[in-house]
Amino acid sequence: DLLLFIVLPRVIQAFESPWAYQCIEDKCVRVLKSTPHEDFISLDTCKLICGKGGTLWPLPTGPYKLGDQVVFLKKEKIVFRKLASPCSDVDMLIEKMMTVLHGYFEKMEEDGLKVTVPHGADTEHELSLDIYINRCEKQITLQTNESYSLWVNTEGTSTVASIAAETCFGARHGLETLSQLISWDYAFGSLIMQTSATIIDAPAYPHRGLMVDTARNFISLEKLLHIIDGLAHDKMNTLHLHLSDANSFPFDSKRVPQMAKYGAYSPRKVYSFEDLKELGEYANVRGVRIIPEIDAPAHAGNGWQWGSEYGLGDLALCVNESPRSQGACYDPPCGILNPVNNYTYDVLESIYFDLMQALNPDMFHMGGDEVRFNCWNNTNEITEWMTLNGLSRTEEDFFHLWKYFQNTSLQRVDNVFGRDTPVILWTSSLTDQVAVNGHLDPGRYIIQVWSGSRDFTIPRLYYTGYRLIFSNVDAWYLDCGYGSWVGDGLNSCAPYKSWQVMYDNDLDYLMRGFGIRPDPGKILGGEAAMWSEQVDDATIDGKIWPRLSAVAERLWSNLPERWRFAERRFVHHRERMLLKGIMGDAVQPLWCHQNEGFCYN
Ligand code: CP6
Repeated sequence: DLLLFIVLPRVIQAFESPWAYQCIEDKCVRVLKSTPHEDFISLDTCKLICGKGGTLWPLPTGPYKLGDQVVFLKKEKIVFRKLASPCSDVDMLIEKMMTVLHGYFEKMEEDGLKVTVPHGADTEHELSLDIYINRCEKQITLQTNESYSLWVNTEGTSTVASIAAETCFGARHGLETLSQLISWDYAFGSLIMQTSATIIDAPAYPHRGLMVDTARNFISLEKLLHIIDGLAHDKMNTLHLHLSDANSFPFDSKRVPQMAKYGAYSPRKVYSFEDLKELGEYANVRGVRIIPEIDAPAHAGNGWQWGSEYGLGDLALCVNESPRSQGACYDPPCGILNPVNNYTYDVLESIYFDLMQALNPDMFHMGGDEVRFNCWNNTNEITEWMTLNGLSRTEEDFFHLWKYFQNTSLQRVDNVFGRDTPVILWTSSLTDQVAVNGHLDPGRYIIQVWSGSRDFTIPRLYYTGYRLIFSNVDAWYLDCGYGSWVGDGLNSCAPYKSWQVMYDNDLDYLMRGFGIRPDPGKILGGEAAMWSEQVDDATIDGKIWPRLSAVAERLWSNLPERWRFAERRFVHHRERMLLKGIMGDAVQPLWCHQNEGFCYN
């Protein structure tokens, strides 16, 4: 009976491979072991030591130097020495990261032992790690200093790694880098590690993120937590949640429970206050901040239908109206907030309040995209209000109404987040026309550019003084490529944007196309955008990765080189991400990986 409970590990007897590798001109070249030659190494060893930057991703921006040797390591022989940190909260962040590292080593070992017979490395090295952090900073913000330095040095059978950083968030980037100097060698059945390294590193841009739309299709809390793991491995620091849209309102606000009750897809497809709190804390200890967006006044509808029932009048208009017949919106379902009903702003403020308490974000996203005026124009309540306030119904008057909405809701943001909290808006006809005419404070607003990279609103916004975040549709939209979901091509930004296109979206180069040498303080960075019309939990990982990693290196390293320079490291990194549990799409046949000189251009 007892036998039933014993699960035998399935060890696959590996065949002895006739192939070995040599590092020739920075490439790992496959050769037959029987070739008369001496410096054969294994593929995994080769990856770590051969070629510029080894397998580091993103590449460091400061001076760096990697050794050309590896040693065998046993995970039991890794000592994380207690750090001298200025505040105890920080310990948790570092400890979390160390647990993650250990989990990664265990996973490699488990995976590796299944397919190899360990040759039994004769010398096992000891790795000890010291971390120095200069000052205590508890929450990551746009201002956080994320720089770090990493030294690895080996003497005899002992390797010492030291990480020095200004903040704990920089130190955790250093730990991510350290994890990239350790790998599993399948030929030897052992962990291997670089014997020496000197790395000085800091990000090129302070805002490096991913936007996830949680309203077209619901993305579960578990999936969002997992996405944060991936962001942290890529040294990305921002998860922008497009929390609501006309389709659904998944945030179960404490103060306004009607929103999710009327607007969630189901009682289970919601984020509770506690869920968001958990998400924010999980993200922060991984160096990721969360920026919530409540899109308004357009892209709002479902969830807002309860106003009349509660004696507050209409909060949103034209909900579920046909977009085709009325031209009231860009995609179904329709819906736009009622800007002349004061209760609309009260409800918004209550939602803001819950978000502030759950996430305490250092910025807030007010949406502002894709407003059409037909719905307002066709609603008596609106047109009567306009007449009363001396507005006729010209396009300019509707812009005036929109501006009124924007300024009134901004006051509610001020009440909740404070006047010093920057707010973000998507590029739109408002930011193009009204904002550049000086009606929206350039000191306060950050504009998230989703326009194409040649769109002339970009230089206009820049010269007006707005700070910019780039999510240009022709490079950093992850959703494009399945064709339009509405059937008329309107919502399609096909073709699919390859990792190469994403990688080559160099923001300096883009600005220079407009004759601008950008002031670094004005270009904050960028976000890849994962609109969820055509993804949900089932397939979102492969849509995000590995292409997000390409964006990550663009934003962290911002190398003058183009994708060909990065390709070799990119495929290594994607494989490493698999071992860390991040399931990105394959980018090329494994043959290429084993024959570096032949596929990498
Ligand atoms: N939803 C919202 C969307 C898009 C935007 N805002 C979008 C527009 C065009 C393409 C893809 C996505 N689905 N709220 C634009 C910022 Cl091609």
